[in-house]
Amino acid sequence: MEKVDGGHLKAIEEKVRSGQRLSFEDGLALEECRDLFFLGEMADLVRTRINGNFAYYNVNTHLNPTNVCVYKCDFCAFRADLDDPRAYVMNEVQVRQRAKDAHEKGATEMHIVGGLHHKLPFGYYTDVIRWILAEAPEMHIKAYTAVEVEFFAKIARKSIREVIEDLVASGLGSLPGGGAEIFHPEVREAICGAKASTDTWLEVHRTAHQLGLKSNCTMLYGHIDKPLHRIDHLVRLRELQDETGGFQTFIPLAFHPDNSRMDELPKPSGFMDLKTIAISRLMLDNIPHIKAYWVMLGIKTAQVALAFGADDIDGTVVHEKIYHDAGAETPQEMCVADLERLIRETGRIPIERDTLYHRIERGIDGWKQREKIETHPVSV
Ligand code: V47
Repeated sequence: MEKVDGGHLKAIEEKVRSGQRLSFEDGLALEECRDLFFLGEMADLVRTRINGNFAYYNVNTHLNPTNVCVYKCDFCAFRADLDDPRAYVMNEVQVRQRAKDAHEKGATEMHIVGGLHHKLPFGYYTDVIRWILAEAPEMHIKAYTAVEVEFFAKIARKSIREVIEDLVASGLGSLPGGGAEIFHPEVREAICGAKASTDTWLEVHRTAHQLGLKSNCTMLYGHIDKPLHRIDHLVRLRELQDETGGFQTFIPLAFHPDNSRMDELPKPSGFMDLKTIAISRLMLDNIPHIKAYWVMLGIKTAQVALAFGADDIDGTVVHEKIYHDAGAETPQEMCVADLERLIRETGRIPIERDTLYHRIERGIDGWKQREKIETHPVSV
């Protein structure tokens, strides 16, 4: 049964239709609303205003250079201790081979994220970028979460700014959105209290934006988080975006419990997945793109999410480990034809993009970067 005050939802609808910003309380009312069609209709309106009828994907590959990690986040099934038989560190030959394979498959982006290995120097992480670019000079390197950047600053005894500058000098193109989890201290302290704080996560992205980099942002939902925590998270991201304008895409990450220390929890439901996508689109009026990450959502839900506020479905994603270690049942890879078919079926126009949302055009002689794709975020 509907718990939320119908008058409040009517007022929210008017705000959405006239392009006004939703408040924290509006966000909580949306969380209480069980009318998925209402949420979807509102989110679709905003999505169409910002992104027209386009839906984006890219040709990308993942690289997780090591799974050895000093932190023990409760939700993580990927990490390993140094003496764990599963522990690994990729060497130069392996990284170069991955870059070569990715290049041959036409990838425009390599997404790098890994464990925080206390025995490796900062130079290893910058070398990983250099090895890839030596094999595939045109590859966009979207690498290292804010949590990793803070860790590098500690081990290299440098400031966050200096670390980002060193990464850029090695060829870094942008930052991925991982490590944000849930900013609210009630949840953050419970599930990943040891790692980079909320303020540090935001500071790393603020610094990256000040240095001219674009970045993404995420929220890990569907575990012990409550509506208040999720809306708080979205509002904090919106505030930083007001300040810097550096976020391109928000990715709600559906929690996968298998093999983690929270494996007693159920997976988020399809209802919650679509609702979270829709509310994210409605609250984050200043972030151009909302990604339905098919690896986590499952292909079917990701496709439906394109009608609930999402305008991006991520990419071909080869070699993903973090969610597959946590029980994701999605395939390791999707081909461009399937991504395009899924998008077309929803009535949207598929556009291949690069990491920074330039249109990509493919010909017999490879790919070319075209114009930057225009978006129209709501002005406030
Ligand atoms: O920060 C870890 C999440 C994130 C689990 O920027 C888990 O385009 C669910 O941020 N169940 C890293 N989630 C990956 C990430 C990402 C993914 C796709 C695209 C982009 C982008 C960024 O993965 C971590 C954490 O929040 N994660 N374990 C799990 N068991």
